[in-house]
Amino acid sequence: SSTKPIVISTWDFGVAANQAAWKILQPGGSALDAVEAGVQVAEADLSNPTVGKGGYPDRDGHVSLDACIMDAEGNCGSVAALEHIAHPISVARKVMEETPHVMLVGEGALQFALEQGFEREDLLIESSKEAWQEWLKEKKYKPIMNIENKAFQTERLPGNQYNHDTIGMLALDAQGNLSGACTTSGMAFKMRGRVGDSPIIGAGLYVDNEVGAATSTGVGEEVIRTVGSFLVVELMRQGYTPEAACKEAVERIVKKKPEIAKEIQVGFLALNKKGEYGSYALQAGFSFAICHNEQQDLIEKGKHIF
Ligand code: SD4
Repeated sequence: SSTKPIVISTWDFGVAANQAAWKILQPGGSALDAVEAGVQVAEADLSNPTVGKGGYPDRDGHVSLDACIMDAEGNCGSVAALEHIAHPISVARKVMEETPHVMLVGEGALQFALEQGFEREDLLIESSKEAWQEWLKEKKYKPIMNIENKAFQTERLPGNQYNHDTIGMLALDAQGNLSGACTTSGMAFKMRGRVGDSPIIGAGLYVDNEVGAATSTGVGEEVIRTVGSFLVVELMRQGYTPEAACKEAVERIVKKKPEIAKEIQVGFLALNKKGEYGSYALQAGFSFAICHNEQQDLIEKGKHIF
């Protein structure tokens, strides 16, 4: 399909997020405003333990958030290991617009957010605290990959709460400009200070207004190793369709780490300048949501390798 405006985002929970983005895109608003407003919906959803407030904490009990945003001019902003702020995507946008930098982390990111007027909040909600305490009983200081496996196994069951993680959103507005946003609480019960792919420009998100945009979800370590989203965009530049580019990027992960690739989930989502989109994942269970003039609440299952 070739259309604009259009917005796409990772997982089923992308439907609600897309609708918020659509309210901006449909009357002619910018892709940048649309992706920020869109992913804020997932950040605010307390029933979702993988993004924003309500996200699962790290293994020491701190909710630590990663997010980035990128616009059509190649401007970008990012925060990593940010605590106590419910909308990291909006802090990332402030980093982009109000500082000469791209990325702020930890304490410094929090200090900047507070200076910008963001409210300091406790992000650890009761249900996530309980899940963490449950995890502490057995899993304390086991390798992180085990956690991901458990999440992935459960992810295969329909309707399960694990059937989503990061939200990555890509939009093409009526003016033909692309933007993207990506936000997550990261791997559940991660090591304190662990940063995934989601706030890393080129890994969790990349936008090139000449070509297209890409974002990723799943185990960030493998996406960082392959600079996944940048790779997808560069492949589209070479003429790959969005789906073929995403497929090549997941195959790169398989080639580099065949044993790990069988055990984990990574999914890529891409949108090109024409409004064509596609995805590919390592495993079954990945889905993405699409919203354009013809339909506002479409969901597609991602094709997969294993
Ligand atoms: C990350 N891609 O931090 C994100 C989301 C995730 O397991 O939790 N993956 O790696």
